Amino acid sequence: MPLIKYFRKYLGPEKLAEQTEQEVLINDDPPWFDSDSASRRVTKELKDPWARGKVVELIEQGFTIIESGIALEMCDQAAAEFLNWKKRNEHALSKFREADGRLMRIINFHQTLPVLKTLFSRNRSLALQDYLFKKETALYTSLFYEQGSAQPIHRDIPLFWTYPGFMYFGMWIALEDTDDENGPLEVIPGGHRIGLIDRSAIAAQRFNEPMTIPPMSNELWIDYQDEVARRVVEKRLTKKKIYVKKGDVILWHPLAPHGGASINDPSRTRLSFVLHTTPKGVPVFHMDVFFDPSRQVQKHARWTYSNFEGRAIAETGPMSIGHGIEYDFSTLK
Ligand SMILES: O=C(O)CCC(=O)C(=O)O
Repeated sequence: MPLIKYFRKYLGPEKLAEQTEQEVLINDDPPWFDSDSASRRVTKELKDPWARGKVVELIEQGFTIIESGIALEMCDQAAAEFLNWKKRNEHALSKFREADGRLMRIINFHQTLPVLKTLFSRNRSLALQDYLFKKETALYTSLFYEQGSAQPIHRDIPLFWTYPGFMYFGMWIALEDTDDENGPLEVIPGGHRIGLIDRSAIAAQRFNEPMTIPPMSNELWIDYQDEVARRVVEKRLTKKKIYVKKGDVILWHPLAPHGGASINDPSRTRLSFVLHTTPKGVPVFHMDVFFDPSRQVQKHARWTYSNFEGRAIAETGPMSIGHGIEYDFSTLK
């Protein structure tokens, strides 16, 4: 998969916080929720049976579905505002269409349409994430999809590598129902537990000097995802399409392999919004750090946060479309 097509080289311009701290060695320890005793701990700690069930499911199978995680009116309002925005900007958006006419995915669209921030701040899954992170959940970045992504199965972690490690969730919101025709999300249940992958060994095949690994590398992305795919086959795990209803939320583990199923009816939309979350203040690194476990990193996020309905939103840059395409998005209406 051509990575650069999907990921902008750098997010930004970020609003930067002041940096005065010392650097620390990147931390590779698995998160508490990956320990053998995690499900037992959750069963003891969480009194609410609904929350307990969802958290244990995420720990055990690598994802969970939060039915009606967001109110239907909010989904309808988000969809309506997207369509109005698209109409207002029809001419300018013509260069951001895929060959089949659909709009490319939109990065950080929540910075343009505030209604999208409410899909975060009023989301039922936040309580689960606060519990798993053991810290306040913040919105880091987002992707808005007009249609199914038809993306191959992959893990996001090379692009969302945190300090401490594994402090990231993918939070996928259905703004309309998904079925076999409009390219639902796909996951590999159990694919988060295929064993540790030696990232420095993967990098060493491409780069003699770890310090020369760039923040984004198509080759390393493909090598890593190929190794994930090989292990999935070895463990006899299989892909599962997730059919959800408008308002449902799919929350995935930082190591969960997922992608978009193929679209059988290209005339169908599949409006959806993916949020990438981290605990507030946690820094996120890219492939230069992920593939070089000997890196020294700063312990705190470089960006500032804004407050929206009592929830933290990282100022990781304004919206853009079609990673890498030069355009002044501030001219959109
Ligand atoms: O929504 C989809 O089809 C896939 C989303 C995805 O893989 C991602 O955002 O990482």
